[in-house]
Amino acid sequence: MAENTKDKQLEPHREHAKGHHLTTNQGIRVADNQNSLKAGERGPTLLEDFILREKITHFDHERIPERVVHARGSAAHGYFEVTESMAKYTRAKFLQDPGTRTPVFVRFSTVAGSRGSADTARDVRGFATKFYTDEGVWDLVGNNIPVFFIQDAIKFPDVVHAVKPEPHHEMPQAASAHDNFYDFLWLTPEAAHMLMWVMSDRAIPRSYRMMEGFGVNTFRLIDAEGKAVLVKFHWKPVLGIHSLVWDEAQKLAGKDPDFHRRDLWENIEQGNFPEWQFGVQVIEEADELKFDFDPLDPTKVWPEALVPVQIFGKMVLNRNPDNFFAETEQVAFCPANVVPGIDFSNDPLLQGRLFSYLDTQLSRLGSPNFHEIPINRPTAPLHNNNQDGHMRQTIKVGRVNYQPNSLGGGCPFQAGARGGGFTSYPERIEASKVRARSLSFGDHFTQATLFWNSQTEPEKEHIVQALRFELAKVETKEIRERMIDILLHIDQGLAHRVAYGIGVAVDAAGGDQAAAHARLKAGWQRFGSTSETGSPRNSSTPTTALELSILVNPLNGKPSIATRKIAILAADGVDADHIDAIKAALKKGGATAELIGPTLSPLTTAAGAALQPDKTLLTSASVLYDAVFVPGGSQSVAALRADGDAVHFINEAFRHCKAVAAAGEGVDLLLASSITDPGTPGQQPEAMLAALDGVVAERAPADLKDLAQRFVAAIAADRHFGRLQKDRVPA
Ligand code: HDE
Repeated sequence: MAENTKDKQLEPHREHAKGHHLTTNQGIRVADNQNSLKAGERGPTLLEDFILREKITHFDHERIPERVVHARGSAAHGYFEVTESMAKYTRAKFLQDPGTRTPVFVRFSTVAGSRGSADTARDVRGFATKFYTDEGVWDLVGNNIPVFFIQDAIKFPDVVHAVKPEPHHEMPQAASAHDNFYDFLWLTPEAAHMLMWVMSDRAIPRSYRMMEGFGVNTFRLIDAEGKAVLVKFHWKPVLGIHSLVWDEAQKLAGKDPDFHRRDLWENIEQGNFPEWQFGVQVIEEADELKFDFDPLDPTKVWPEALVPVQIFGKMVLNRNPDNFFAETEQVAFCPANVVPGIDFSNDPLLQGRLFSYLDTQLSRLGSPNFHEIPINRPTAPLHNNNQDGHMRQTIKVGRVNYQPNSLGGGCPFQAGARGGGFTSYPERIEASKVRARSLSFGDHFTQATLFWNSQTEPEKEHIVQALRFELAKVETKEIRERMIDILLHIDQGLAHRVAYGIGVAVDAAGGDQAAAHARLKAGWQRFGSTSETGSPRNSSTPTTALELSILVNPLNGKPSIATRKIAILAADGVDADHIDAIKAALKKGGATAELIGPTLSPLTTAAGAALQPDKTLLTSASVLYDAVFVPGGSQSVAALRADGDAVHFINEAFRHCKAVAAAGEGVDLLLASSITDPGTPGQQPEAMLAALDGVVAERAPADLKDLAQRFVAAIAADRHFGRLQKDRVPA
């Protein structure tokens, strides 16, 4: 099987210690790993102790520099399978025949935080895929957001410096909510569109398994006749797109900083293999200038109504790495790694990336031979005259290390185009050498407005709250004001909703777009921004696009509870029938349930049986689950009602808009929480419960299966953002 090629290649490098003695790096067996060599039991340690010296020396050098961006990541192995031939667009061999499988290694990451930062920070997620094709390695190094902050690679060090912790005090960690970042942003209006995406729920995914992936930059595909098209690459998650809410994301950073890493690992271990469809958007070269956005501009999407995504394959991740450092940390992706049939466009951001990755990896991995590290090795044959350097692994046999040669029979031969050699697309270029930006890159706001207009009201509210959160942390008032000027260019309503929250008076600041523009323009000129918006707002861009929203995204068309994690709260005296009925329904839908007890000691059910909890109220929290169920049993519920953590669990799950269910006396825990409003005159709390969106509660359930089904439907509907009461619940 093709997908095992890489796995087989890795096997000789694996070390299985089972059944073996402990040795030094030289293979000498270690007799005693507890004591160093001393002159007498109470005497000094001897320099002669080569075992101690080797062990400590190796330890001293365990760390390598972390990635300058995307330092924190998690990865998995899997395969890519062609479902429809791509021959009409590309000659890349691995994309020709349906059914062809290619091994892949995928690394997901956050961008700004350091290696030890929390997974759930508000940030872009990296989505980098290494395809080990028979023609060599192709790296599709993408993100979960389809656009970028900047249009030209020369601004990359600036945007990264601005978002990373400030240099004088190294704060804040993994957060964009600080002055430097927004100072850069107001002076860089081309970032307006990307700002909308990172303030949206895309920047706080529920799981790596539930994110889209985008190549972001425009590439070329070249067919067998040498014809080129411009393309954008897409990964579409089979589980749909789902997100956290911001309060939850912040709490998770403390409760489980490994939330996404653990989710990926556990699901692969459980056989819930994440899957994505692979698609491309195609623009014919002849149509390159026909759109009102420039296809080379990485701050623009190609609206799917204008350029549909065509699906050609799928990717499944089905194996966790054996060793985090050897694989996830040492893997090196590079957008310049392409195979024949895939080529670059002149997107000025991509052009800079082509240089950066190999360069940074030379210092991160410490040697030009990092392609020999097992995870980076191509599965295709590798022969060339590159030689020597730190940590060279290959033992090249023979005297010839140059080309052309006759002494080696001319080997290794040049392939030429006919022999499957890579030939660059012979694009014709006639141009003056200039340091400039195309005027066709000048409309920075139309698509930011398109994004805003495409959101549902709850999504808009999340963007407003995210901007209020971020900008309220900006201490310099002028920066907050200028950011409102930027928002006025996107949508007046948005600007007003944010302004109040951050203490900026829109009207006093001018209010209308013309005044805002004049203020910004003066600043851009004064502070050396080159991002003047030159061209007028575009008119043929659609006013909304479904694919930009999460909630009405066609990918979320099939509600499901597959791979969701549900908490069941219980104590001694719990009604086990309730648990069994709910667990059966969840299992049928592909979800898992965890029983949370007061301690890890077995519970005694109402019927006297023993039941083992999976977690305790001390080690878990509602933020770690997608929904919560409270079974009946008077003694169990009385114990939970007396426990603030159990009550808080309900409040928090409700506030985060998750499905909440209770059966029998379990209803009393919901009533003891703050999710109903006891102050409303004339209303029975129990009747109020029944009216709450996404809450299923029955004191005397006639049919447990029916109750379970309604709970399943509430989980499948994902978050219940319509809950008006949620904001007054203390959690
Ligand atoms: Fe990267 N980027 N990037 N980037 N990038 C790196 O390479 C860079 C950009 C992306 O899991 C670095 O080995 C420049 C866009 C991912 O190992 C570095 C520019 C997109 C990863 C680098 C960009 C990405 C990186 C740091 C602007 C989405 C992590 C460590 C011209 C399409 C890959 C490394 C992994 C990593 C440079 C912009 C995606 C410094 C100069 C746009 C997913 O070389």
